[in-house]
Amino acid sequence: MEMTLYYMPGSRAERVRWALEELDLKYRTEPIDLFKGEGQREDYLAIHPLGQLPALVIDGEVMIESGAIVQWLAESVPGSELAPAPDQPARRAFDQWMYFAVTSLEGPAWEMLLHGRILPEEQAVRAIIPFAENRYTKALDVLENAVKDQEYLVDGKFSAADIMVGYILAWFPEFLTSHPGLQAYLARLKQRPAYPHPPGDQD
Ligand SMILES: N[C@@H](CCC(=O)N[C@@H](CS)C(=O)NCC(=O)O)C(=O)O
Repeated sequence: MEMTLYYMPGSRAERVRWALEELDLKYRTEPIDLFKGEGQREDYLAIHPLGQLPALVIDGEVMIESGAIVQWLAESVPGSELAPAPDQPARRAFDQWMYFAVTSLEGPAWEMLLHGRILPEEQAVRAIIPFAENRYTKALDVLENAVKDQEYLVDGKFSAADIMVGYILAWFPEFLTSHPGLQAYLARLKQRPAYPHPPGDQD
């Protein structure tokens, strides 16, 4: 299987890189610098119609959406232990955290990033930030409880759900000081050899 990951360090393509590395798969990376507007290049728009990252090309066929790609890798790669089989009881927790990551957790975190750091002053809606922070903190409370008595989210075993959640937790480490269980959980994730340390990450 030939795979090419369209990639920029720190972007959601890190989730895919993390899964590829966990699974010890061979792949090529093709850099796309979103800060230089390369996402909107005509040749890249032919691959990802929104000009976003990630895109993974598998034997010539494009797949987009980081969560879907990570889940597909976790389920389809022979010998993968990144997802419980659909008939396993642990599958319910797996599905729950996979969706939680991209909705309840990533939703408010993205609003915090967008309106707090990314959008220019004239486009940012600062009033959204405290509301998003409140919802993000409540999502952290839920996760704190989930890792209280186990190392990883699904049955205590590392899975693709930890990739999906862990990537977002690293966006705002300062929010974890009030969540010591999650702080330890993220530190555990960062110890994994396949963890994609973003630029400037000191851990
Ligand atoms: N739901 C998508 C979101 C993709 C996304 O927004 N990626 C960001 C980089 S982390 C991006 O490409 N932003 C540039 C843009 O939206 O034009 C996914 O998880 O793959």
